[in-house]
Amino acid sequence: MTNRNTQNQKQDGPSPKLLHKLINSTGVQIGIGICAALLLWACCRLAIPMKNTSTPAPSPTPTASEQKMPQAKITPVGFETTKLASNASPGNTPEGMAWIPGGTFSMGCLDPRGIPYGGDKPMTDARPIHSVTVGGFWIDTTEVTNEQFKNFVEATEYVTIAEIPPRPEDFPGAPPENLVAGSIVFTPPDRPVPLSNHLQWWAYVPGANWRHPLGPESTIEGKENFPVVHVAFEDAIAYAKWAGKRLPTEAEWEFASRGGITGNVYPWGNEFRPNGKWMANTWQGQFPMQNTAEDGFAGIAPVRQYPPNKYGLHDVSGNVWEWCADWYRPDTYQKQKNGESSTVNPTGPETSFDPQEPGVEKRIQRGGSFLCTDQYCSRYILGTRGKGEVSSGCNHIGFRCVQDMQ
Ligand SMILES: [Ca+2]
Ligand SMILES: [Ca+2]
Repeated sequence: MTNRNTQNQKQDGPSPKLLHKLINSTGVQIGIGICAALLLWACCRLAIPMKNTSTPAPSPTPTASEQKMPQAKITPVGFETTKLASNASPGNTPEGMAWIPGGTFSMGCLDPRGIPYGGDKPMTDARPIHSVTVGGFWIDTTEVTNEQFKNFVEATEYVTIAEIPPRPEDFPGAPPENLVAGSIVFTPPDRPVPLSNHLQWWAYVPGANWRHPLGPESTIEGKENFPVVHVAFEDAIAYAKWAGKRLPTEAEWEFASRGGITGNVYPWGNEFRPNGKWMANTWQGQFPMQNTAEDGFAGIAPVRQYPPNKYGLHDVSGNVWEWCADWYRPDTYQKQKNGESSTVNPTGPETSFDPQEPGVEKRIQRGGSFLCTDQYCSRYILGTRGKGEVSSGCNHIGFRCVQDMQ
């Protein structure tokens, strides 16, 4: 039976620290406790609580400040020209997927500090930039949607981690009233707060799950084409297996997100807003209290609301984070650069380690979310890396799948 600690038991690791902090705290409805483990979510993986809107993205009218803003002149130092493999699409494209030919590319990102919308984080775990080769594969052109996930659940009667009450034996000392099924939801304060304390904008909400993204009173009715959220890593794995697919490796995800182009900052180029146009669902306004939704969406956007990359992939930057198959370590790239681990179809390290939260098992997440902003986390930038505790979902974490050529 699936339970909150299944994945950890398989890995013989500790219980998830985040859930312990949340559930062992008094008053699970408030953001207390969420945070220490939110470091896991390094920056942007904050959830999305705001009202989802189907309002289309506004027309691109640059403001005076936008027009005056100097655009980044990016020199992709350290990036070698991407060499695409010659294997053409094998045909019979699976519905909703795109063929990625594979090839050899430079993986990682430059220090984004100092470029417009680059934020203040050095992103050291995404360096050194190094050469990696991946084979061809199919990849979903969008994040997995509520409709797709619903089809999976109806076919299999699968129950997600967030729908299962935490077991007392897994959370010793927790007040019984706190052992209720739920998930983590972004809950913005009504005033400016220091960005050093995540506790102020996260909450463990009983009854929050993929069917009720913001809590029991919320619904996905009418949001069939929104990305599914509140999926833990093993939930995503279960869906992928049912669909005859798998999660992408981190290298595959980055290769696909770059669209065959060398060293760009964003999937669409090197300007965050070319001609003033919003190209991804991120955060505008003062984080976390004010979301002005200038890009058209205060919360999650339906898939395909922004232009795709060169491979036809939507929302590889922003909207919701996307699980990848690899364990997270900050030294993965250095080991690959040193020749200590493979750079041909790499599958990541054998174990997880995050110095910010030793002992917490984390997998890679990519692309940032609608909560990303250069005030806090700019992981909408290509090549940046995220990470998440494996049994924790959130209302800004989803996934997309890949499929191998038969
Ligand atoms: Ca937005
Ligand atoms: Ca995304």
